Amino acid sequence: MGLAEFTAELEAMRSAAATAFASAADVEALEAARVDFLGAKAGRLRAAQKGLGAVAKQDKPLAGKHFNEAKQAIEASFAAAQQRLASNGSAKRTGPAFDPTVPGTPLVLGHLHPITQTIDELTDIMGRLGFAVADGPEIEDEWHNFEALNIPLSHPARDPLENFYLSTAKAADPAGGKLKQAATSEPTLLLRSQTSTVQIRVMEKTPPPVRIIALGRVYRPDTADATHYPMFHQIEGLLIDRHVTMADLKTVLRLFASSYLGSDVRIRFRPSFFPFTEPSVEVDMSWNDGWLEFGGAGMVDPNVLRSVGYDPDEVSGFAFGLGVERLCMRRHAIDDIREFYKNDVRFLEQF
Ligand code: FA5
Repeated sequence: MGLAEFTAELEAMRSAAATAFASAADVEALEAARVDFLGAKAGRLRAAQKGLGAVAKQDKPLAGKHFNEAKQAIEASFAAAQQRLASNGSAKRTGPAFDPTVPGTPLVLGHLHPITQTIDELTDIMGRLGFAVADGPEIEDEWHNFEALNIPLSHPARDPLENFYLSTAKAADPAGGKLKQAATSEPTLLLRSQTSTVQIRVMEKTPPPVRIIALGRVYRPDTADATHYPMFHQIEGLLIDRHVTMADLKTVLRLFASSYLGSDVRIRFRPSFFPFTEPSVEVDMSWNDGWLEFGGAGMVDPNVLRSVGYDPDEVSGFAFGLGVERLCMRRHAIDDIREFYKNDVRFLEQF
């Protein structure tokens, strides 16, 4: 074969390959063209290489040079076509766009609300002191929220302005502003204002001894400020047995406070009044340079024991009700209760 003929064949192949690669619409078409021109066994370039043997000896160096140039040009137009398909997204199988060294997008994991975490921790602490968890409804009747707790109808704590009644028309007497019993047999319902309701529900069902805690939401029409919110959580404790004394109450509350707040916390008891305990105390914890009340407590009033069918000559007991938010605030140095309920993730994700 003459040099001119060989070179012309290479030239034709080069432009045919360039056209085939450039017009391949997808990876499959490009692969077929690759096999046609660059296939190791039966590709056209391979065939041309074999034709090199038929070129006259003196023309061989030049023919070889032309062959190499054509090969490089064909390979370059194949690479360009590959690049084109990868960048327009059709190179699914070759996948050159995937870079395994690029760091992944981190998963953002949620977590429990700080108040839920606090509730879990308080439950653990009281569990270690032998208290089981009891539960009660957030929508309550007046018997459990007031009457059985020795809070008579005339007591100011039952004022419609102090509670979220669900049927205020029945609770208030529009004429004299005084409270009166519902005329119908339907019980008047309200959002419970304290978890002390659960004390009654448990004692109604369980003979003594009793050793429970109850945790949950309570509702009061209080104006929100740094330490008050209209919905908050309480942890209630109740222990009924023979010979329970005020010393037991103080010991349990001190143990509880130091377990949750640390041994450096100071707590103090102030004489107070609750209709359902006698004597009663309010409990403060050291707070910055002063004190903050975090709960009420006392020895269960004999009237309460009688209202659930217990004999006050046989058993005695103590009860307490503590504000969960305030405990959590002290533990984490949060100075405003409203932070818990703004749903600002920048605050919440710190816990
Ligand atoms: C009671 O609710 C009584 N049931 C406690 C009790 C139980 C006494 C058993 C005796 C025996 P008091 O209204 O003081 O008590 O509320 C108890 C605690 O709830 C307060 O010390 C405070 O920590 C928290 N608390 C009260 N009102 C709010 C409020 N609006 N926002 C946040 N926390 C509150």
